Parts: sequence; structure tokens; C-alpha cells
Amino acid sequence: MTQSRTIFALSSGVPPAGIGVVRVSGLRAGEALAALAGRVPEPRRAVLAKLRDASGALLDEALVLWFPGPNTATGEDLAEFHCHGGRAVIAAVETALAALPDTRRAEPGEFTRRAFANGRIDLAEAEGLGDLLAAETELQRAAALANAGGALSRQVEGWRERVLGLSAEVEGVLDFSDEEDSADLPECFTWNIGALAGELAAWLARPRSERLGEGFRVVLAGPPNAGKSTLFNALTESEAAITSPIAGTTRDVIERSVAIDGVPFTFVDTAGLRETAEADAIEAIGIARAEAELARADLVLWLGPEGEGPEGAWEVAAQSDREGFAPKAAARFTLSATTGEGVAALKLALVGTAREALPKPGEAALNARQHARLSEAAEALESAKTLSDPLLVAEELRRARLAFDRLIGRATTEDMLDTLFGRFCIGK
Ligand SMILES: Nc1nc2c(ncn2[C@@H]2O[C@H](COP(=O)(O)OP(=O)(O)OP(=O)(O)O)[C@@H](O)[C@H]2O)c(=O)[nH]1
Ligand SMILES: [Mg+2]
Repeated sequence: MTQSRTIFALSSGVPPAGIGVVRVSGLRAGEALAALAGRVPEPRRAVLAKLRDASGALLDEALVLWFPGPNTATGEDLAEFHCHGGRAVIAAVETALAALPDTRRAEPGEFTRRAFANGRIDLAEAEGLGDLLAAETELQRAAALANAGGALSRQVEGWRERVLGLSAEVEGVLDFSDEEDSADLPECFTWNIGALAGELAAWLARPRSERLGEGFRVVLAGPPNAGKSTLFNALTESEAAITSPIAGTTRDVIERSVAIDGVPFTFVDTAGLRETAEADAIEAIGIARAEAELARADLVLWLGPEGEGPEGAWEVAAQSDREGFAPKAAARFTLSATTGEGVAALKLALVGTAREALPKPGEAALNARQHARLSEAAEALESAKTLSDPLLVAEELRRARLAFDRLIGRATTEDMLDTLFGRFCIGK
């Protein structure tokens, strides 16, 4: 399935840059090469060419490449112009391309959308690609790369095959039962469905890929002047939060996302918790917000009196360098954000804990959409397990297969595709 219009876009970064790669995809990609570079080079060979517009004016000297379809990134004929990355150079090349018949600028994600339409990649791979382009930390990159490379798709194909096999068994029993009404499914059949449902359940229980984007959420809490903001600044290596000896300095929630050892974190500094009689109206709002943050946290670092923090919080004995410092009997960490003592140990422990809670590197993680489809499949299998009428079992298996198809994009809707590809940048 080839789209009628040929598209082009700058696929490299925003100019000015050393090189600007303009990609052209579609039926007229070869003509675009001939028109601008004067010839169509040998496939997959970079050649130097003078680029000219229709009037013969020289635009740039560039490396050009020719990738005849269908074995290309988009599944269509593809041309690349590796120009000098100046703004005016790119603009001139784009203008010359736009002047060609049936050729227009690409929309965001349109190259990838064509790759999907032409069966070069499936939906899970396209989503992985989107995540890869958006990845900011090492952990995000590794997870996205696994999906873009088709790890999830292969897994789903495997499950789909097994459901097909099970469906075939049911069909067999159904054919047979035309003659004898006592036909039953073999015992191992239910066992096989159960095993498959169990595998899906294990995948569904894994941390979701969105968790990687949000990061592991660590909230610092405690009474005023406990040293929350000072520790927050030390952990985020910033001066984002104002610190002062005045109790009630922090009034609003401050959050900052950072990567430590490639692991994404969001640290949240909050207003000191104290009785509102002492606090003013604005501080009272800050305290209410701080309490709301505690509920959202993946982990709370408690800098207040021992044992008074929320359940599961890590007891931190802060300001250990101060004279008259009162240690905590069961402190998980004793540290001074001012001297830095003990902060590295805390960071190390945070990284270890966050790694457990976030998708593992190299393990494909599901996003919300994929999770919903896989849940449908798991539900259908769980229900098939409990049924004895082969007709009903066959119907549940069909439902599971449909959910797998939706997951990898064999059955999709236009608006779903618009949403997915719309989040890509132009030129991808
Ligand atoms: N010596 C020493 N002083 C610290 C340490 N941590 C914080 N302080 C000081 O203690 C005071 C209060 O620190 P903050 O970090 O502002 O305390 P907070 O918990 O954010 O306080 P509120 O925002 O009012 O709730 C400031 O003057 C800090 O400089 C520390 O580890 N050692
Ligand atoms: Mg503060």
C-alpha cells in the first residue's frame, strides 16, 4: 500500500548544524534525486552531488543516497540529501522539493506512519520508537530500544500462535461433537490455557513503561527546619529550593526530575508539617499539599521525629554535623546535606530501590494501551479456563486473539494512529 503523495522533511536536528539530512519518501523520491542532484545514484551508495533547483541555480553540494523500495525504512522509495546544515541551505532544498509535482512536506511522524502502513513495523515497535526518541535517561533508552526492536511484538506473536493452536483443538472437538454429544476438551487443554493466562498475568504485574517517564517519586517530609529543602538541593544537585533558618520557608510543593546512575527520579520538596495554628493561611495550604504528596509518593524520606512519619517511610537522621545533633535509634540513614556526609549512601540505596520498582533494562515494559489490551486477552483466557462448553471456549479464545491483534496493531483505528504518530517529530 503506497501513499500517493511523496513527502519530504528535515530528519536531523534543528539548523544550524554541521549536516542537515532531508529525507524524501514516496513514488517520486527517485525523480526528486534526478531533479536536484542531476541523477539517481546506485542504490545504498553515498555520492557527492551538486544540488540545483529547476532554474539550474546551485543550492548546495551534498551527499545523496538512493534506497529503492520496498526494503526501506518506510517501505517506499526513499532518498536522502545530506546537505550542509545551515538554515538557508535547508530552506532552499526544501523549497526545491516542494516545487516538484505531487510532493509536499511531511507531517509529524509521517515517515513512521508509512512504515507502519506498509508493514515495515508494527504498532508496538512504532510506540517503542516514539519512546526511544523521547528517552532522556539510560533506563528509558534501554526499555524503549527493546520495544522498538520488536521484543514485545515477538512475545505477543508467540502468545497469539499458542491461542491459535488451542482454537484448533477446540474446533477439532466441535467437529467431533456433531456426531457424539459427549465430546469433551482434554484435561491438559484447560491446563494449557491456565499456563498461558499465568504468563500474561506475570507480564501484567510488571512495572509499566510510563513509570520510566515519570520517574521514581521521592517525597521529602518532616517538620519545619528539618533540613528537607537542603537535602532536596543536595539530591538534585541544584539550588531549586530556598533554604533558611526561618521555620516555614517552603510553602509550596517543589519537584524536580533528575537521573541518578541512569535511573529517572522525581524528587519532591514539601512544606514543613506543623499544627496550622502556628502557621499562616498560605502555609496551611502548603501543608495540605504536602500531605497530598505523601499519598502519591513511591517513597517518603522522613526527616522528622523518629516513628512519626508515614508508614514505609525511610527514617533519615539529618543535619548530623550540627552540635547537639540527636541521632535516631533506628535511622536508615544518618547524613548531613551541608557537608555531604552520608548523602552518597542514600543515593545508592535510592537507585537500588527505584531499579526494583521501575521496568528492568532489557525487559520489554507495557504502556497503558498495551496493558489494557493484554488485560483483555488475560480476562478472556481466565474465562475460557472456567468454561466447559467448547463453543463458549472457542468464543473466548477468539476474543483473546483479537486483543493480541489490537495490541500489535493488526486491528487499529485511524484516530488511534493519529494520536500515536502525532507525538513524533517532523522528519521521523
Ligand atoms: N549544619 C547544617 N545545617 C543544615 C543542614 N541542613 C539544613 N541546615 C540548615 O537548617 C535550616 C533549615 O533548613 P531547610 O532545608 O530550609 O529546612 P526545611 O525542612 O526545608 O524547612 P521548611 O521549608 O521551613 O519546612 C537552614 O538554615 C539550613 O541551612 C545540615 O545538614 N547541616
Ligand atoms: Mg524547605
